[in-house]
Amino acid sequence: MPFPLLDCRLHRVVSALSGTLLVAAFAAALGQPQGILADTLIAFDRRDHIRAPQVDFTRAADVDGDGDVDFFAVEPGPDDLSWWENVTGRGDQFTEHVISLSAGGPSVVAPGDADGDGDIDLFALERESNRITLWRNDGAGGFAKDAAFRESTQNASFIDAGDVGGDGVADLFVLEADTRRIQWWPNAAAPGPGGLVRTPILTIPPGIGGEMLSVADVDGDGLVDILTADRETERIGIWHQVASTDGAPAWEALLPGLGLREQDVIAVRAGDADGDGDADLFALRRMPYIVFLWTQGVDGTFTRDAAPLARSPGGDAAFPWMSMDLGDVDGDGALDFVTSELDGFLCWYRNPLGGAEPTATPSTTPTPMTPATPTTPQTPGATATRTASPVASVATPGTATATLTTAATPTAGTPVATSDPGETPWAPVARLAVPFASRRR
Ligand SMILES: [Ca+2]
Ligand SMILES: [Ca+2]
Ligand SMILES: [Ca+2]
Ligand SMILES: [Ca+2]
Repeated sequence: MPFPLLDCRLHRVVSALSGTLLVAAFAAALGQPQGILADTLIAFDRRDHIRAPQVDFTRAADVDGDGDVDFFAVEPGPDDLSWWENVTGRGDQFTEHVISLSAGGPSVVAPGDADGDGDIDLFALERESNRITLWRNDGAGGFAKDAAFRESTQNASFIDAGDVGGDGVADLFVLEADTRRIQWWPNAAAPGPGGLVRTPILTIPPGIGGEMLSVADVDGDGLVDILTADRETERIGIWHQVASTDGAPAWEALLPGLGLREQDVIAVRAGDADGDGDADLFALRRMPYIVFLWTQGVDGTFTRDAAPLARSPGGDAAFPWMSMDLGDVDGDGALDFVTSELDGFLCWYRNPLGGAEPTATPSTTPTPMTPATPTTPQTPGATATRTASPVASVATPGTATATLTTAATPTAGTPVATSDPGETPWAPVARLAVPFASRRR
């Protein structure tokens, strides 16, 4: 669903005065090397409905195929892999479904339809053991590890998945940070042992570097392009897919020189933020944790907005944003972003171009997924399902038994708003708080 192009500059224009002051304040605070590019202010609204203190990686995808965007979450301490169901489709209520409590220590996950059956599967990179595993979706959000898929890697630091060639199955892209090499692992159909043929496609120039990679169609030709982010060199790299002389896909630098300069960038993802039909770039910076937008112009160049879309409420010291992904979480047609906020929340930020917020309706008991995962209090050892209410909430630590609470109490001193001014208040709903310790098998 498109959203009004009248608002296509994305920016919520505050008053010229306040916008200028805020931009100046941000620029001063950040020591911004770039010039002030606009006197407008972007403001994505924070939504922190999922209390997930240990989450340090997230991806957005429609996991259960019901048309709305859900979240994958990696919680590395207990090797936990889970997904959070967007219950209402508006991003105001989520239920956790555990994929595995012993996933082998994934660091990075990449959603994509690996077997071509129409649902979203999950590749998982285990950095320490140099392995990539595949978790197959049964179509309803139930996952099982594919025992036949055990791909070893050499110092892979990041992965993403995208369908090259349009055959309906997701291929893997693997970044080796130490060599700066990117490999494309074409996926013929149902991957199995040796099923993915590793194809080195490019080596990132040292002046660009690469700690993180993502794939998306950046230039709008329908082909999968590659993005990289590197904090040390402060660069975003873009490689667009072209046909080589023999017809095989190849990737060439889209931008001349050393790409885009973004200070302290740790992640980049591409999507249409302003609804004008082209892909823009969301850049995540650390210390302080901020997301900036690079808007794509009609000539394919990128211009970075002077003010950030959003910044972590913890500043440098708390709630670090470890990863970021994009998706229309509330279904209003405007692209939102989600961050994994260590020591805080799996939170998403709402793109204001979607217009007025959907009218809230009283929360009801979520419809169980199939296969059903109980949402009633459980005994330790059972498959854990956490529900997160629209109110910021904190699980009780150190308790061995799941407890059913009826009202969320924000942590004292937590620098996070529990609701936004003007937002329709939500009725408290029953919340099943399952301490992390009790969720271990
Ligand atoms: Ca969904
Ligand atoms: Ca699938
Ligand atoms: Ca755009
Ligand atoms: Ca949206």
